[in-house]
Amino acid sequence: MSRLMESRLAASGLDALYRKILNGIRMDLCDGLALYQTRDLTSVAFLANLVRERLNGNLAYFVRNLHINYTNICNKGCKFCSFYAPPTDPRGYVLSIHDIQDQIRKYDEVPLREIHIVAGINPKLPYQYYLDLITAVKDARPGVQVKAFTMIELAQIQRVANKPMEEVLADLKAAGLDCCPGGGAEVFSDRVHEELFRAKLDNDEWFDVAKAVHRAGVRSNVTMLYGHIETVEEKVTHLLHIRDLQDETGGFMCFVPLAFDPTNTELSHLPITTGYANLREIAIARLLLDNIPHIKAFWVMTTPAVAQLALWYGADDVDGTVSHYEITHAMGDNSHHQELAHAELLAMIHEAGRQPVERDALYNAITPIPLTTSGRG
Ligand code: V47
Repeated sequence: MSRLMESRLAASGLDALYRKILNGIRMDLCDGLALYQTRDLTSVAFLANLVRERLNGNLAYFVRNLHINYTNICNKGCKFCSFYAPPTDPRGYVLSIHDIQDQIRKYDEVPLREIHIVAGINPKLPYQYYLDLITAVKDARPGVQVKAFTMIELAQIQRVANKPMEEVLADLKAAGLDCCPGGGAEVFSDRVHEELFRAKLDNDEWFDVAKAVHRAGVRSNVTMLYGHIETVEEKVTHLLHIRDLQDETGGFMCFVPLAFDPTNTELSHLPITTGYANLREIAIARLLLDNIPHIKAFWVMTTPAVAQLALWYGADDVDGTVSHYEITHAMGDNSHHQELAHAELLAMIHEAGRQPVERDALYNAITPIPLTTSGRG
């Protein structure tokens, strides 16, 4: 390390963290707070990039994917959500199995690897709907991987199935479920839960479902929704909870920080997150989550420009070509057509000096990984 960088780290109070990284010592709560306290994001990024390159070398993963939101009807009333319609709202919809297959067939020309399926908690949907949904996706696109159902949805599916979670997961796997997305984690804080999403699973229940999923051999992602009412302490605690759970189960593939978009929500008075804040979340997550293989920059919420920079701030995964996204419209697009062409995504990664690797939902590389650039993770 150059003298200049050394004195810069010392000036920002992060030199002890640098030594921890070199010696493979874990960061703790105080380290997490120190990372949030400094304004010197370049030093935080320098540390995060060391860990990123140690785990994933120069690689930047991406996936060709499609999002399907099978219903917007939801009885949870989360204050941060602009997507849901309460059960009696005329804006509510449920996609039929045929609608879903039609949606997939529109992308017949695209070599999709992953179909990401999430939705509201619609109390009217029967158990069979969820099984038919997965079967229908696999029929419409054989070979595609299905990443479906957050821990919140799985709890609802179990409720309507009225049988143990283990059996539900076995049924979903038999129907073709490959892995689960990370949504619905929000912030693991009783205060934030009470304030913003009190009707949803509480934190311990979320952990129980995630453990059951991982025990069933189904891997998942995990998220953190930031940029609303959460405190720095709550964010560090959230990340450390995830790290503990990963020590126990090893089932998380990827962490996805989600930038809160206040548009059309009950929190619309809050500002949107800045580029600085978005890059900082990526970098701090990379440093605290030493046992999670991948950190994702989700460009739909941060813009492609910030996602590209994130490849030097700890992220090794850019999600994705993302055909059709409805949960937020942070980029101001009301057409629901939020999509990056494969060529644009590749150009973005190349320009940043990273090596693009197309992956499937389970992080298997589709394109061969050049030996010189592969990481250890
Ligand atoms: O669960 C809801 C969040 C999630 C807003 O696992 C909002 O690979 C910002 O989880 N502003 C859905 N966020 C998205 C999600 C996701 C996205 C991309 C990849 C993966 C993955 C997962 O979005 C919800 C909720 O946490 N959300 N409202 C909002 N206004």
